[in-house]
Amino acid sequence: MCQSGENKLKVGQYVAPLVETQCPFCSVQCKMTISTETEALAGIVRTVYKAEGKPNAASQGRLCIKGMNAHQHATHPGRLTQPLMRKGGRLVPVPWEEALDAVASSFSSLLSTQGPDGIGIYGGGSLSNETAYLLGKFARVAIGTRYIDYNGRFCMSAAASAGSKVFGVDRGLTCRLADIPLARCIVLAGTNIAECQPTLMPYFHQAKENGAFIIVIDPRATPTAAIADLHLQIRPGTDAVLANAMLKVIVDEGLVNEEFIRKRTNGYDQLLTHLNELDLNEAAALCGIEADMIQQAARAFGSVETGIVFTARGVEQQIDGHMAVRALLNLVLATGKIGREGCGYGAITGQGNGQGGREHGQKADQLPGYRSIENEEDRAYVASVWGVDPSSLPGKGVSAYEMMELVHQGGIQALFVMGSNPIVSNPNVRLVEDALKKLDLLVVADMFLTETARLADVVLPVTSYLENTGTMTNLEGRVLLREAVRLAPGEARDDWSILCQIAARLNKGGYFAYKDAEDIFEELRFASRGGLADYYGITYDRLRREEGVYWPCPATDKAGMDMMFRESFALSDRRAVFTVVESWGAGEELSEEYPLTLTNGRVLTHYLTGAQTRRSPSLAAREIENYVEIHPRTARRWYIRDGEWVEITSQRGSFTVRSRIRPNIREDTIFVPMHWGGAQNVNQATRPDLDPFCRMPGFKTAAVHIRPLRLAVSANRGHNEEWSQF
Ligand SMILES: Nc1nc2c(c(=O)[nH]1)N[C@H]1C(S)=C(S)[C@@H](COP(=O)(O)OP(=O)(O)OC[C@H]3O[C@@H](n4cnc5c(=O)[nH]c(N)nc54)[C@H](O)[C@@H]3O)O[C@H]1N2
Ligand SMILES: Nc1nc2c(c(=O)[nH]1)N[C@H]1C(S)=C(S)[C@@H](COP(=O)(O)OP(=O)(O)OC[C@H]3O[C@@H](n4cnc5c(=O)[nH]c(N)nc54)[C@H](O)[C@@H]3O)O[C@H]1N2
Ligand code: SF4
Ligand SMILES: [Mo]
Repeated sequence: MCQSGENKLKVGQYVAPLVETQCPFCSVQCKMTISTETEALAGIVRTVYKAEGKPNAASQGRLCIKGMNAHQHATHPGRLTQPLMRKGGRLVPVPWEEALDAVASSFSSLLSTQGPDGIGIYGGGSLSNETAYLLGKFARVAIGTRYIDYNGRFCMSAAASAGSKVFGVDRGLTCRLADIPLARCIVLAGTNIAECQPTLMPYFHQAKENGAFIIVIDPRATPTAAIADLHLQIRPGTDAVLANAMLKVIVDEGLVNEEFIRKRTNGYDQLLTHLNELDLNEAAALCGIEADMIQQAARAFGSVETGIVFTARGVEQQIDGHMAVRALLNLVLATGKIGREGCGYGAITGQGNGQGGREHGQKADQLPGYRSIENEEDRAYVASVWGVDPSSLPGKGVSAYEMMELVHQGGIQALFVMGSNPIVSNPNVRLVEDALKKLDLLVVADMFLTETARLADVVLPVTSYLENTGTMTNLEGRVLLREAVRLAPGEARDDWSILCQIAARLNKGGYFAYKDAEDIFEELRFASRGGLADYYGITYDRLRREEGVYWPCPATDKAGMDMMFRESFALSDRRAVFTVVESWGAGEELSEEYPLTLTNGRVLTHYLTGAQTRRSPSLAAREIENYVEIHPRTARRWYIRDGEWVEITSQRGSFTVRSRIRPNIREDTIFVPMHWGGAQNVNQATRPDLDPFCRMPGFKTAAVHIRPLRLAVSANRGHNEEWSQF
């Protein structure tokens, strides 16, 4: 905590300390200061907050609109300040002791009647490393359940699993942000950085000034596409086809790096055989773009010395997301663009701790430090750190959405949710809502009474980013310390302490005796030691001194690794592998009944399910309701006027949003943001089909039809609208 006395007192104003913190939202983790002034205006005393960027290695002192207003949700009067319990059908405030006793006694009785697998744990990528680590340990040691997974399944799983298979380890960026301006060609595939990591944009502007050629792959002309030299406006779900086609051009035109392929990779020959069968025109037709654009993109990337490929959820949230990323990684490997300055691959991590949250054990098959719960050595090592018998650790569970299916089928009777709002963010939310209503016990630990918390039996109030201490790992793999700067409102408690208090009531307190977050981090250092995501060399003191340390960092006296794979990859023979990717498109099949592809994503001013940003007046005011982006010709075809309410329906369900007619989207595609729940929730219609490799749902394509609500209403009344009006 930094307290500065430099502010001068002004007449009638009291200047409170200036605090230093870190934005709770996206993966850049911009550092900032917040100053508070109490001012009396017309007899009313109010606090004025001012957030300003603080220089740091990632955002270099920049802050986006969300960071500037993050304190608004943290200081919102709707913050939960007391535990709530359902009594007589209503959630009522209760003392902590009563809430925790109730949770523990329900868990205990389920443990004796159903066994540990009757209880599921659901975490999130906003949780600190300490909490994410402890949640994994809580599931395996305090409960003993195999069923734990987290919202990162919907976020990082395709890229993470692809990176592990191709390179042997998954770190969001294999290079530094500072490499971006050194790249001569940059591919931005399904990533809308201008809205989702806005403070990174200057790195790309700098690259462009240095002469970089920028290729954006997105079905929409986004603010990110505005900086593109070439925009490939592909049909959703066809990134793998496009990457294969680009590779074919690179190979056919001799733009590959033979030496790199020979010395550092495996599997190239098999790939060549596969590419021989690929027809460029056929691929272009599938992608819905011109073949010569694919050639231009391939030549631009293949012919320059340095380059970086970035992917995000547009490529990854597909039923072929894992393979689509691997197809793009083929381009990186074939041209030898990795492990040196200005080169690399970046899966743009999403949530604040999307990176650290996927490393330390809140995933169904994972133990800390990227260890595997299915590997005997890994189990034995982590069991030794935890002081338990390796055989007591459960096996692997199932992915987040599959956990909801299990709940629906009655296989899981209690669910403990910490740091997620699954009833808004899961695909096919109708099933999820039905499932949650069937539970014997739903416990939600959150700052707010979210859509999910409203269904809970017990709601536990937690501290916000301003009130708790912990580490977060940003998109570069840089571990950062964020310290508490404000007292918790009411009785809100830190996530980690809630886990310890429940564990103690389950007679497992001995395994959960920590005095603070640093104490947990000290254990995490050992638990991750020797693993792929090795944090052993990182300490709180070091984080304070150095303002952030990259992992892997195996020694306290050595720097972490900024650039990965300079000399070798992390697979057993130290080589990376090419992948034969068979994909002819991952979109849901269109039909007469469902003729349009619904894709979805984000807008600048809201964050995920909107639980936080919809409670920030300055952010909410910029987008107060959900909408659908639709091309003018498509709108005309379906009788839609600008700004009117429309109903969008898939095989799963319907939702209602306002139309926004814009020429920047493909005619066969509509786009809806994901930040609203209930009747405006796009996930009423998304598909629950999962990628076979990483269990990522195919969020980004659903076959739908659209109609103006006005027509639905008049049809119900039994008379026809005058269609000629359009
Ligand atoms: N403002 C804001 N910023 C955020 C977040 C937020 O909610 N709001 N969330 C954070 C999180 S958790 C995440 S995961 C990241 C997400 O960051 P992004 O992945 O960049 O965000 P999205 O908008 O989901 O998707 C990116 C783009 O993919 C495009 N797209 C859709 N379908 C396809 C396709 O088939 N192929 C290709 N190539 N593109 C396609 C969409 O049009 C969209 O512009 O953002 C983080 N930052
Ligand atoms: N259709 C569609 N659906 C999507 C996506 C998409 O692109 N399209 N994207 C997916 C992606 S990438 C993601 S990451 C998920 C996100 O899905 P969610 O995890 O459901 O989204 P959030 O709104 O971040 O929910 C986090 C909740 O945790 C609370 N919270 C914040 N910080 C803390 C904390 O420190 N402790 C505790 N206990 N609670 C905290 C917040 O108040 C909020 O209620 O959504 C996925 N769903
Ligand atoms: S939302 Fe992301 S880019 Fe914006 S201030 Fe927060 S961390 Fe930085
Ligand atoms: Mo995400």
